[in-house]
Amino acid sequence: MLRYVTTNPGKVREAERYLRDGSVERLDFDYPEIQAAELGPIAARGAREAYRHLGEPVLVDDAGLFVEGLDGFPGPYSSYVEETLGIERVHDIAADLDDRRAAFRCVLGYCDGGGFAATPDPVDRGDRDAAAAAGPSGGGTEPDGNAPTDPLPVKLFEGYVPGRIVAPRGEGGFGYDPIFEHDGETFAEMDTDRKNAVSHRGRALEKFAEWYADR
Ligand code: ITT
Repeated sequence: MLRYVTTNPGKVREAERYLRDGSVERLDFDYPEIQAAELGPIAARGAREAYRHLGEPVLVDDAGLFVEGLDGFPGPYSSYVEETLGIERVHDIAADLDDRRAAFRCVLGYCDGGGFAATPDPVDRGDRDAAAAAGPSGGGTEPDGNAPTDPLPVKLFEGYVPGRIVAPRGEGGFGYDPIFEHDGETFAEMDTDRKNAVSHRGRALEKFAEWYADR
């Protein structure tokens, strides 16, 4: 049984379309999210934490909204910004920008304790970013200056969708969906299948599902 690790039921609704046959179950595990400029190390760290917690195959989903005119903000801080500012204020800030282009990104991190053959998808074989963020004392840097690698490999699958920030529209989806427009519609105006067909998560899940079918 594969566990989709998230506190967000909206993500599971979307993931179920790709992993239909009852082979996936949600694990409501709030893994500590490290501070990092990119989603990959956050997903990799979360997948290791979740696998160590459970001892069974896990898939962690880390996503964010990257606004071009704000140099990619809120990006990896999207969750905190949604909770504190709220999406209406994110829209208000973006409304003053000349460039309202934005993108959603999603990185899925899979860990089952095993290793992975080389493929085009990235494999995170170490916790270098986390170790570097913790500094020389907290990170346990090796004498040669390199951060130690974590023995648990994590396979990463990435998805991206371009769009722009608009005033909130639509009742569906979750999170930033009402203010993210793609091809004339906000994600909150699309049903789950239509959003999946174009979304960051849909693209990452499609790659994962294809790979996982052979595993
Ligand atoms: P977990 O970490 O437990 O999975 P979360 O909702 O905090 O739940 P993220 O850190 O990946 O998940 O999400 C960052 C923020 O981006 C958060 O505010 C989400 O609501 C939002 N978000 C993620 N995917 C989204 C999507 O497809 N549409 C709209 N907002 C999304």
